[in-house]
Amino acid sequence: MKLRLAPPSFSGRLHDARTATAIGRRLAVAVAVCFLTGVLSHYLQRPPGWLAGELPSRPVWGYRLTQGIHVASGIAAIPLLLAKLWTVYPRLFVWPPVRSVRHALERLSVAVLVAAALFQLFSGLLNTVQWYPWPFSFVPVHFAVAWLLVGALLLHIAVKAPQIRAHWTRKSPGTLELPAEDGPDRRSLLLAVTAAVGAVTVTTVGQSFTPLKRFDLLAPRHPDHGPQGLPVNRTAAAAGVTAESVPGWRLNVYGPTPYALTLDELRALPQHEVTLPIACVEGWSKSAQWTGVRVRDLLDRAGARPGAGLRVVSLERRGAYRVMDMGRTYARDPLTLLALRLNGEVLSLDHGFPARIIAPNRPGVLQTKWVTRMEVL
Ligand SMILES: Nc1nc2c(c(=O)[nH]1)N[C@H]1C(S)=C(S)[C@@H](COP(=O)(O)O)O[C@H]1N2
Ligand SMILES: [Mo]
Repeated sequence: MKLRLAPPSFSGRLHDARTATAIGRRLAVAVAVCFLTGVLSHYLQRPPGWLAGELPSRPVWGYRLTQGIHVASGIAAIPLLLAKLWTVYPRLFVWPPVRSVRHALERLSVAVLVAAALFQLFSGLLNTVQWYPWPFSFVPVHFAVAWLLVGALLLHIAVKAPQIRAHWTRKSPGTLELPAEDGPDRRSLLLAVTAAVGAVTVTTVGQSFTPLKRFDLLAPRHPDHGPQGLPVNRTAAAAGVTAESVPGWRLNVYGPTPYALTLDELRALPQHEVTLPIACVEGWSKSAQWTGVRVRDLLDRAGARPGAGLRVVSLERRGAYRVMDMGRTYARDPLTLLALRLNGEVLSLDHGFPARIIAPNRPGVLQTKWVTRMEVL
């Protein structure tokens, strides 16, 4: 018997360029939407200095919508990416593996594309469940690899443009008549992929799109689960804030005319009620009713100029969100509160008692809890 070392051969049409195009263009749409909403999210969360005072505080639900779409499109892209990889994996076995310099570069760029896409989708997914099994900081790496992914994707589309064009339309030239034993039909595959996208979307999108919250079976958060009808990301215990750290609490405001207020004095100031969502970057969001003192009023009392920004410091000892900077547009917005009450009750310790920030159109990470100090910038 003679041993032959031949590369495997694949003849199924589900591995052909037409299937790859059909799945690829859906995947490209999901990735493009995810990328654009992600870039927006990044600049709302970490604006460069010149932008910090210009970010819009309206519409109040803006960030809730775009971050909901970011997480949903990323989740939808996972079954699409897996289907796409399954469609094209026979190409791993092309023989000879490298035909020319151009071919080598092309394969290398696909390797970068696949690695970046897998990294983005799975690091993002793990982020939504607050699991960080890596030594690096999530936000800057996820942001950098997003650009790598989009660059590799554009290159890929440019290289594959002739095939994409040839297989884009319903009626593509020739070669589609293949034997029946070819296996499941392309349309069945596309239907199955669409069903998978639908299933993962419907069972997770309820974490931010509350009309579908009944179907929120797979998302890490349910919008109704949490004290006072609102989820909690970082609990007081996790942040090292206890009931004992609160007595003797003062709000210290530093500015041209600094002052300090006790909780009773804050409660005696004009109170305002607003309905605003917490829109967590990790994908859940929920609207709530907040009552408290306008940040604008607190700044005016400190003698701040109208263009002034604000630095807010939490009682929390350490943690990435202990200190938060707020630009002029948010600080002046009449809806931006130092909130003392949530849904008609005094804030619970987990929601930031004695006082927390709530502002419109801002990522949840910037809605600082357990506020103890405000500095006019
Ligand atoms: N001081 C402090 N404030 C914080 C955080 C934190 O870790 N520390 N987490 C933020 C995040 S990530 C979110 S989504 C909101 C959630 O607010 P909630 O727990 O009241 O729902 O609080 C924000 N405020
Ligand atoms: Mo968050």
